[in-house]
Amino acid sequence: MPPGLAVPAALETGAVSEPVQAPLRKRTRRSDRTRDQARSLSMLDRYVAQRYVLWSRYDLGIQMTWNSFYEVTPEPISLHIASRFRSKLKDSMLIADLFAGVGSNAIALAGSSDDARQTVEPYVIAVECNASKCRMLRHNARIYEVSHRVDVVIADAFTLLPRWQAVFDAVFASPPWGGPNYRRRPTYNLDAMKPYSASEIFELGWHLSPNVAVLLPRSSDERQLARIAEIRSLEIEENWLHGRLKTLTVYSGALAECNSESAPRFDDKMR
Ligand code: MGP
Repeated sequence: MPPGLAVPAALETGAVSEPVQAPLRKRTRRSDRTRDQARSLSMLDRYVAQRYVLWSRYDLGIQMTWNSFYEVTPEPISLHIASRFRSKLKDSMLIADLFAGVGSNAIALAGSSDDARQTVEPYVIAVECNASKCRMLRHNARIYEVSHRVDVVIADAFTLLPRWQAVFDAVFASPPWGGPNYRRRPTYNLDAMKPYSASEIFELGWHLSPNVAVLLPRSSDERQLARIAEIRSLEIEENWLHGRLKTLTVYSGALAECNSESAPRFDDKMR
């Protein structure tokens, strides 16, 4: 554990691990508790060790909640997604980030391009229901010098945005997947994702713009994605980092390569 990082209360109580349902109501033995704590700590160590992959400017004072360590999109992936947005949205770039967290994606999306031919500046409405994360997002956006292109709104996107029909040029969502426990099952059930399922997120996204991208677990159930692709075609992109598959980004509308003439559609590939 690096100096200055205390063990969060949630990990001390084992709240991050899945609740164990013992058949008989046995008292938890001390050794079980210690094992749980050790497991939680090694999980936290793993995420903390990746801090410079999450933020190249981490040492300039990036602020995160403990949950953010596993929710934040690693910077190379968020920059890659942002460059896809820039290359596909040429005329206007008003973007909604539905679950903005401490800002990894909103900040990348608000970044300007190195390409001098790109004249349109992006503007991001970053929606986040946790007030502390909103404060941290504003702070982190200042560190990346994009705060003039990010508006942070404290709200649940599903309460705030339904009345804003077709307002945005594109929508991005990196929703909660239920914490690191998503790794325990070989296939991730997108219909059971809480508080909002993948279908609900695409539905809200498409209400706001045809151009939607959603960051999902690498183990997402492809049959469930194929069902969503029956409504509008999707491209599923694997995001690899240092030789490991980290996440999937699912694009629709103008953001998807499959909507160009030559590329195969996702529903074609599934047959
Ligand atoms: P991971 O698979 O939990 O960890 O998260 P790790 O150590 O990168 O996996 P390993 O097998 O390579 O060792 C991988 C990435 O998924 C994280 O960096 C986040 O970008 C993303 N991620 C993980 N979780 C639990 C969430 C989540 O709940 N919501 C969102 N939006 N992203 C998540």
